[in-house]
Amino acid sequence: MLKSFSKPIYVTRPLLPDLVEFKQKLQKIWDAKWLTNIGDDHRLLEKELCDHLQVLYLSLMNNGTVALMIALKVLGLKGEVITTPFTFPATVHVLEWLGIKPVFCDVDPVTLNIDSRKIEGLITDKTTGILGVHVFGTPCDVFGIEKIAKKHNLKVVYDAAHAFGVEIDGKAIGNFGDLTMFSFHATKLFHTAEGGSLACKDEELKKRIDLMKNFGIKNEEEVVLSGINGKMNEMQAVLGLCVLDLVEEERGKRELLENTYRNCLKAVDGVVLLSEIDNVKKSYQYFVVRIDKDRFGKSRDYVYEKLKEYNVFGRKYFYPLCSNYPCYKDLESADSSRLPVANKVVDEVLCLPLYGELSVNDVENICNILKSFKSV
Ligand code: T4K
Repeated sequence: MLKSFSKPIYVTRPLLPDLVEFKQKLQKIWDAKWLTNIGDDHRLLEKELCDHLQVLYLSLMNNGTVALMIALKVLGLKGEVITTPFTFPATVHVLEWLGIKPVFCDVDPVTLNIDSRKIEGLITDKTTGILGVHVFGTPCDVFGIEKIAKKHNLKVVYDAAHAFGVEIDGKAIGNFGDLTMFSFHATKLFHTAEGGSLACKDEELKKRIDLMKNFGIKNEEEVVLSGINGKMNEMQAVLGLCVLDLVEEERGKRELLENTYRNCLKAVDGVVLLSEIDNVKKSYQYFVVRIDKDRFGKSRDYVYEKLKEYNVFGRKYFYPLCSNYPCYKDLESADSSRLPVANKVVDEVLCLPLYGELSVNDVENICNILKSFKSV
């Protein structure tokens, strides 16, 4: 007997700290009347995140999109940047906003990330960088991309919006490329309601990033570069300090739920699970399946719509493909014949609800509902 949920079950829910603890931290802000402009809690959260994410330097920002803009600007990227079409709009929009031409590269059919084997064919004399996305927390081919970047003297920026705490062979994800952006939006495993950051390995670069997020102001007498307002405020920072204490417990809960999904769905023909990559510590940001219409007998869109009748709200991330937006579809690299894998997977991917508040029972129920849609 299939059970409809009594309340909507969303793709994710924010991790929230105990309100009393949060209020105590807010009280200190009220007492000090210091609300923003790189206050004590901003600095403390930067330090704690450096430790947690095992990166040398990290700079907090007001959101992940601004962090990405600052990354591209501080590295001096211009001309053309090669990126993936299978991502949230922000990744590509920031290029356009900085007057950089996005060049779309097809994605790898296993990781769904930019296909490193196809990057070199897109490099021209205008290419200045590669913007990879660790989509759904699965790492890009960071070693392949590093080789290409070295050979062609390109900068590498990673959008790690989904990859909080991911490691490859024990090495933290923020240590690859020139800069790594983490988003701390409410929908992320770790969040500050809105927020983001840039991680880097170079002290001088961190200093320039810090200037850039504060209008380029060095002191009351000097403005040394063309910056912007990218600062995270103190309320966001204390929320982050509280949420950070809960993150590892949340990750553990999500791991159990993901394993439950995998067990319940692994034998269902036409429900394709994302491959698990050896030696990767996961973020458990999303639980993603691909619906193979021929084998399952129903399309991803059918499943997505039908789940709603049971109060289950999955998401078709990242449909539509960025290369198919009106603002990019006329680019040469956006032609669907050049992006066959991305155009296929974008019609198959479905993110199912994953957050620690769900029970194993809830996940089993979602799986049973989904299985009931299969054509026999
Ligand atoms: N790069 C990548 C690869 C990204 O995925 C993102 C953001 C960025 C860059 C840019 O980073 P930010 O500038 O945002 O820091 C959500 C998030 O707003 C967005 O941050 C995130 N990616 C994207 C994947 O998801 P929507 O349009 O799907 O949000 P929304 O409002 O539909 O929320 C999704 C579900 O989350 C809701 O159905 C319910 C739940 N939810 C949401 C909010 C806001 C809550 O339970 N509580 C909440 O407060 O974009």
